[in-house]
Parts: sequence; C-alpha cells; structure tokens
Amino acid sequence: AAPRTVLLTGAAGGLGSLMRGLLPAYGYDLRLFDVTPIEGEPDAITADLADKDALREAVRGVDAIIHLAGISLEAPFEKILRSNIEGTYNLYEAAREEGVRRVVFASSNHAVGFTPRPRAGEQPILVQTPRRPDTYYGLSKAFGEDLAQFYWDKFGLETVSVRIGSCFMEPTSVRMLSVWMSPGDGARLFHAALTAPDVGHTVVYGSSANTRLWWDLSSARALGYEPRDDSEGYAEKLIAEHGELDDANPDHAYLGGHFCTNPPIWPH
Ligand code: NAI
Ligand code: 15L
Repeated sequence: AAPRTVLLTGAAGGLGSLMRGLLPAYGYDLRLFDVTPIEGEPDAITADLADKDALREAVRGVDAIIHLAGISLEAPFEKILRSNIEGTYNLYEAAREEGVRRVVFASSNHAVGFTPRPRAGEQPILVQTPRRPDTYYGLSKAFGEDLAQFYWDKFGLETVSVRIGSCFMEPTSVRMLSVWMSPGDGARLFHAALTAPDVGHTVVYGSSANTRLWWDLSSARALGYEPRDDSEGYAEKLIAEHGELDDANPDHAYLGGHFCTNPPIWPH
C-alpha cells in the first residue's frame, strides 16, 4: 500500500519547510521532527537525532521516513560526526527496530563533489561515478549512502538516496543553473521515491530538467519522477550578473563548486 504517515526529519529547515508546504497535497500525513522548534506546529517532535528514545517513538507506526535532519553545510568533523554520521545511524537503527520499510535519504551532490563538471559535449555524470566527497559534510553523505546500502542488504530496509543539487525557490548562481531543483520538482521526486515499488537501495540525482544539467536523471525517472521545471529562465539574468563559468577558476572546475576549495582546511 502507498505510504501515508511519513516522518519528516529536519522539518524546521529550509527544505523541510518547503516540503511541509507541498507534500500534504499528495495525501501524506506528516509527522515532524527537528531539534529546532517549529512555530505553529504544536505536534512537532522537538528532539535531537542523538536522543534514541525520542527517535524510536518518532518512527513508531510510520509508513516511511524522509530524512533531512543534519548539518547541511561544511562544519568541523566532530559536529558532522554527531549529527550526520551518528545521527543517521541512530535513525536507521530506530527504523529497523520499529519495522519501518523505507527511508528517503537527503544525500547531496557533495558526496561526489570532486567529480569534474562535464564541459560542453561531455557525457553527464552517472550515479555509478566513484564517490569523491568535497568536504567532511560530503563525506557524511557518502557514509549515509553506504549505511543505506548496508541496511538494505542486511535487513531489507529500503532507501532512495537523493543526491540533491540545490533546492531553493530560485537558482542564485551560474552553477545552480546546472544543479537546481525547484521545490515543486523536489516534492514530485520525494513522492516518486516514497511510492515506487521495490527500490532496494536506489541512488538518484535530485534536480529539475535543467537545460544545463550536469548529471543523468534516468535513475530518478525510473522511479516515476517527471520533472516539470528548468532553470534556463534564470540564465540570462544570472550570467549577466556573474559571467559564464570559468574553466580556469578552481571554484568552477568541479561539481561541488566552492565546497571543493573553501575552506581549504577547516580550523579546528
Ligand atoms: P537546513 O540546515 O535548513 O535544515 C536542516 C535541519 O536539520 C535544521 O532544521 C536543523 O535544526 C536540523 N538538525 C540538524 N542537526 C540535527 C540533529 N542533530 N537533530 C535533529 N535535527 C537536526 O538544511 P536544508 O537545506 O533544509 O537541507 C535539508 C537536508 O537536505 C540536509 O540533510 C542537507 O544536507 C540536504 N541537502 C539539501 C540541499 C538543498 O539544496 N537544500 C542540497 C543537498 C542536500
Ligand atoms: C548542499 O548539500 C547544501 O545543503 C545546500 O545548502 C547547497 O549548498 C547545495 O548543496 C549546493 O550544492 O548548492
């Protein structure tokens, strides 16, 4: 049966807030979880991913989980370790113990951020490309994808790992023209990831059908995802403002953009 009750972790964040607005129209009854309280949502669970009892209670009885909670940018390793690595492990353990069948995991393009961006005429990046994290943050997403594969192989818990590009209301850089996922397409992709049959562990890229797309969307489309948006309408304005991507600029050389170069070494 199609999932109905879905736990949304990271519900207070940027993407979580967008999805809180869009996913109920698909018929989901969302249970919200975040360490940050959410105004106007008295039923939201306010807890940390380190709190195993709270997690166990949060996942009890849900049909599926959309796991967005975690640090969403580069940070010192110890913080990434706690929220993204241990936190994601804690979530999967709770899901396994409570018999939840499927997780949609917010992975990131930064799990493969040091992959050179395709130049004109080159093939798009496939989901099978070797992982090349560009940050401790990206490393934690690579861990999450491995964790998801392990929980499928070992315990039969399914995951769709979505290597999200940039999901914001509008693209705000020339790089984002290639990796942007409109919020509407984000909701369409999460819905497809929740409802496609027999996903095992499937890795997909998460973006709109951008004219300047850098990666291959076929594994996302195979779930039934049909993107409707394209960033191209923003291209003229963004290029006039920032110029075209420069092949000699290391910030522009890789899929992960400035995550690859900044900070060069995080000060501990
Ligand atoms: P965000 O930083 O706005 O939201 C993350 C939320 O997670 C916050 O509300 C925060 O309070 C919560 N959180 C952090 N640590 C937690 C912990 N230990 N326990 C409980 N809650 C915790 O990030 P955003 O943009 O909404 O991203 C959501 C997810 O999607 C993240 O996992 C991020 O890595 C991933 N992602 C997002 C992209 C985007 O374009 N927005 C691109 C690629 C990946
Ligand atoms: C991410 O993984 C971040 O969570 C998001 O804030 C954006 O920076 C995005 O990648 C991106 O690559 O633009």
